[in-house]
Amino acid sequence: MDIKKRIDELIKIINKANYDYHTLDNPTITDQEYDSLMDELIRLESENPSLVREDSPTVRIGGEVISDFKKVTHTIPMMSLGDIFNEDEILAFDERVRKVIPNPEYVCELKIDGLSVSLLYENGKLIKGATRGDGMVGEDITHNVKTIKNIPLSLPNDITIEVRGEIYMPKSSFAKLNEERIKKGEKEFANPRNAAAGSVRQLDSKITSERNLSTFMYHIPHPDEFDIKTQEEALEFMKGLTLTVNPNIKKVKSIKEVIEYVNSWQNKRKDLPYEIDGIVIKVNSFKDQQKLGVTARTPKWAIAYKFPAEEVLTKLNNIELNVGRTGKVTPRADLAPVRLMGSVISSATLNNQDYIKEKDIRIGDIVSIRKAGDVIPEVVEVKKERRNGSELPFEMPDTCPICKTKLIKKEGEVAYFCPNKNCDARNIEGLIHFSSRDAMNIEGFGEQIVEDFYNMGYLKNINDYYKLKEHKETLMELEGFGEKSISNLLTNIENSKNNSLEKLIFGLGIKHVGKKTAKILSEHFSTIDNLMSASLDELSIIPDIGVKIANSIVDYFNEEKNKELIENLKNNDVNMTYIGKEKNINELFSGKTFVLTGTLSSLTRDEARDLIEELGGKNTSSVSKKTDVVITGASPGSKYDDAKSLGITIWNEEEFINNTRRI
Ligand code: 0OX
Repeated sequence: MDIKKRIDELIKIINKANYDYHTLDNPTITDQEYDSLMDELIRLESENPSLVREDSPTVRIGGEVISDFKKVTHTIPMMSLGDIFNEDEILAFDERVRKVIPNPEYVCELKIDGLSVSLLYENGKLIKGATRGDGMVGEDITHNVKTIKNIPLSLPNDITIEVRGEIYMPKSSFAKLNEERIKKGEKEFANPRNAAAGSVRQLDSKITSERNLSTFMYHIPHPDEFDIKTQEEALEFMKGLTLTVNPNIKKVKSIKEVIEYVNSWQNKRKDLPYEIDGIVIKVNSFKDQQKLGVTARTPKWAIAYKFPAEEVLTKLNNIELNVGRTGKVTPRADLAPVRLMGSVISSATLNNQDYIKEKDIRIGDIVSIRKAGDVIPEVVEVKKERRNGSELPFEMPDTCPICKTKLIKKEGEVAYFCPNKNCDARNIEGLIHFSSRDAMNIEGFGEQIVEDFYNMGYLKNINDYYKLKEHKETLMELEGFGEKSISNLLTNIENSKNNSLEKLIFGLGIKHVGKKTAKILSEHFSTIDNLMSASLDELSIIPDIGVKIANSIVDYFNEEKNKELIENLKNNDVNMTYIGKEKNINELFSGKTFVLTGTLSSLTRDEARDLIEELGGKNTSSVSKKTDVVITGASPGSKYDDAKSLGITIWNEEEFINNTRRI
């Protein structure tokens, strides 16, 4: 059979299956059938690169890597919506509308909690995706929107049209993503919106592809070009173009019905598979919209009713004390797990003892908790009417719950501190900090594993990370570990030795030295020795380094224990120099695994390997799931096919060279 014909046929079948599944929510083929069709398409495309279509569903696998986000000026500004919070304000909105339009029809839409996107189709093909940005100028995220499965890469006809809508992350994907991040010791996303925003701002579209984003489209900025007269028609028109429109949208003829709609979703919203944070109310007729006009940034014909932050009731089982890296003791509510805004909550902050006293929070209380926007969950109020007398008031202990040292409270501060620099809790937090992403970025060392290794005695101080390999055999025998997982951990530790100085300085956890200060110090001093021998005066005159920071640094390096730590780290070959911008900011290489195949024209294999390593990457010879990028020269071998079929990012020589120059 003609290969081109088969490719066209496969694309047609796959696109239909995609549409049925992701847009109509009505799967028509099994996952296995889908995978096998995709496999065939991937194979045919890799064997016949000239036949790869721009709108092939294989682009959804991702792999296109950009070096920066280009700016996109919107055809007309992407407006935002004014917010209102109660029924009176809904009625006031209606009144304002009625002054201009006596008998308005409204369209009620769920307010999807994601980020807005503009999609441009030219002659039926998706050519651009852009974020809202400041409303006038957004960022080009075309490579990433192409991976979102319910965004059609081509439309059923040759239309040229811009459509706008919301990119969001379903609750289930959000929960899964955060679970994975916790396992990897990475910071959780606070809510699905942040997760979605983080996911579209990826240079590497492979990451976006794995994040399982979705969209609802709700706006056509130039409807006159298509003879569309109402919002209702615009939504239907977009559905006809195979775009996904939210199924719960309702046209109503009175504000009373709007309020009914709002109230009904207040209760039902928790059952939706995605987060909504309110209801958008729009005047239906475009002519009426025009009569109403716009203010500086928001239309007068639409408004967003925002739901109050979701609250749930649960039992406060206990109040635990968390001792942080700096010794700060923070009370934390240990809660019976409840689902709230897409994630399961089992603890909430109680801030400090005064807060607990003020709200009269007792152990055993039924409390309502809230998670508003980005903040960590908090206890809003105590349901005192549900007390049965068994609840216990909380008393702050005099001593550290971990090391029993007497706690101190500084003048004018509400927080208590454990002053013992050798407190287990502080040590463990310090170790977790050392391996965290912004510090030495040793993947795999999350809270639990650090605590376990600490308690077993393998990881007592920072330098012990670099001695863990001496215990490889024993560690492999531990329950829940094996050769592979321990080897991975050890490899990650080894790789961290090559980090640039600022990561080490930040990782040491010197008081008042955050990520930014660590960078400034590294740029200024280049080596740890220079930093260690710097005087208070030398430090204080550096822009952005105040006396407080300078003092703290001098104090830190005056301590014998810390000098010894640096010496030991040096002996274990941990890099102590600032590698420089080119080398460590290049995220395209740092920590990634590369495979070279084919002949490069501008440099030899060895030169290419050196370059990769210089930029923080690792070379391996065969392609596996762990490979991040395959670099192809002329006449690539089977590694190219392997990469394609595994959906691994592929760079040609030009892309490789361009990417090495990225700073
Ligand atoms: C949403 C949403 C956002 C278009 C014209 C004014 C604002 N988050 O679900 N925005 C709009 O409308 C835009 N509609 C929505 N449904």
